[in-house]
Amino acid sequence: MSNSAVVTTGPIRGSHKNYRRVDGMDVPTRRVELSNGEHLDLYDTSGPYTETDPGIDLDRGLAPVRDTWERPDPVDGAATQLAWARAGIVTPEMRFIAAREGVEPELVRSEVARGRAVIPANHRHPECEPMIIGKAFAVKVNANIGNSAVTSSVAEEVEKMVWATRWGADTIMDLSTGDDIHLTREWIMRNSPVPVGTVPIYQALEKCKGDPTTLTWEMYRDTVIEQAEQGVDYMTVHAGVLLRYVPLTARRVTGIVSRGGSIMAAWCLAHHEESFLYTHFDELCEIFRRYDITFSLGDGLRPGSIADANDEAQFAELRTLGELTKIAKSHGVQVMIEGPGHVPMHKIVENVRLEEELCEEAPFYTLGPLATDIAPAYDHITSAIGAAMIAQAGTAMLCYVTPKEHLGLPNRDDVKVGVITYKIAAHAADLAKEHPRAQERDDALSRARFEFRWNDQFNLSLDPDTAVEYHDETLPAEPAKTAHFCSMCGPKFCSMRISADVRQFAEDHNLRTQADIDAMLNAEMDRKSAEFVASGKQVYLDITPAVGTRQG
Ligand code: IRN
Ligand code: FE2
Repeated sequence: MSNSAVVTTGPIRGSHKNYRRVDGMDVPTRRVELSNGEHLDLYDTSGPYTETDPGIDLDRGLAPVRDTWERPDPVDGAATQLAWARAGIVTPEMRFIAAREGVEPELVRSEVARGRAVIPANHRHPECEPMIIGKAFAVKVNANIGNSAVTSSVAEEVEKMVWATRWGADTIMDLSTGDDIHLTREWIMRNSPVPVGTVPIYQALEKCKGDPTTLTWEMYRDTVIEQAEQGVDYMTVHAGVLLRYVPLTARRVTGIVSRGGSIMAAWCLAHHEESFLYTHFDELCEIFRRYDITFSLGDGLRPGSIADANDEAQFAELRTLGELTKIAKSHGVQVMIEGPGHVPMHKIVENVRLEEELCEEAPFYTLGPLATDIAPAYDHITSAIGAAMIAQAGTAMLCYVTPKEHLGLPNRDDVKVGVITYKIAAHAADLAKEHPRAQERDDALSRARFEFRWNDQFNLSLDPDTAVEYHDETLPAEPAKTAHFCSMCGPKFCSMRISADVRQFAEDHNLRTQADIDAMLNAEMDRKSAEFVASGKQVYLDITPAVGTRQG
């Protein structure tokens, strides 16, 4: 089967792939060449797919680059980024990440060592370009793919990953269910340049034909090992859904909305026993440690509505996640914490504050949250509002929400809209947090906008294709790409052009200081007044309408 044709390849409009050689590693960026001779290198998650001629062969998979990097010896039996960081070792992954983020390798190491950042990188996913999730770094975005039970081909699933990362998804979660689940995941793993996360309980449930009551720890454990062997980098584990918390959800407006959470709640109730994820957590840590899989401790009791936000069920689970965080770290295993859901704006910061307090500042990874429940079909927006706020408050990674949330399965366009929407939220937070390099891109784009370098403006944007399309709807001709106006105000009245004219005037007349300007204005006033007097005109008879004309 030849699958090369089915995935999207080639550069994103107006940019090309650019690798920087750092300590023998190729660190990817996407270079936007500007029409004024400058360029801007952007953080890039798209892997080799956006190279000009990538020569992708899905059957062979991407080059296993990390296999050629030197791997330090285990520390106290743990070959994990956390164990190495604590031992003061800066790994190749950390150096790669430092170059990507534009920070010192020591910052990467120290943040990982104190558990405030994670590097999801299974030893068995050598195709992965390492990245970091932590509040000291750029806010990341995850895209969920494969949540459909009916897919026509495995290659189509791979394309979803390629498509999501093309628009900037930093990680993807494969939530596939159905018959070809193992093979689908294998293809995604071998072809994914970003970390891949899963929720193993979904596949375990498939193995017992959808009946949660027949699940067993052994079944779950074997599923985890199966996925670990394939190279899954992080796994959602809903180990904080304890038997005694389930009744706390009874009077909620929307009960338990987490899929994993409801599976575990059903199991606990059916057996009237404590969750096997909780009682076998140490064993799970031992497995994770062997591969350096990162825990994403699931929020099985997250609120599914504004009414349920910040309730006792949610925070009881969070306390347990705090307890489990300490256990995982004592095994040398990296941990992040999943968060809500649906939360009104005034209750958002409380979530971050509590998470940091209870979970030793482990990276927070939130699903939005939606700031209101009233806009189905626009929940990428309701949730991006919450996402921007929670990211500014300290959330390290945002799980995207698409326009189809609560309504149906996202299609290709929905995935793109979801990713772009979340890139906006993440970037807005980076700016607010004054992340060292965040503003570079805004400044470059604003300069291009001000100087009417339309193509530069498009190419620097998150979605160049749509920006061009919208511009061309009214001014399709090529000369409009350099014209000093747009269709909003027309050629005569443009605030940007007027400002540019003012600047030019100042330069032509050598006006550098306020004193220069005052002197010029006074001289000009005198000249005008003399001209008026000399003309012999009368004021009330000869007023030229100054307002309302469009003379620029
Ligand atoms: C992220 C934060 N809270 C939940 N998520 C994601 O939601 C989680 O990582 C997974 O991709 C998805 C579905 O999780 P549930 O519904 O099984 O909890
Ligand atoms: Fe929801």
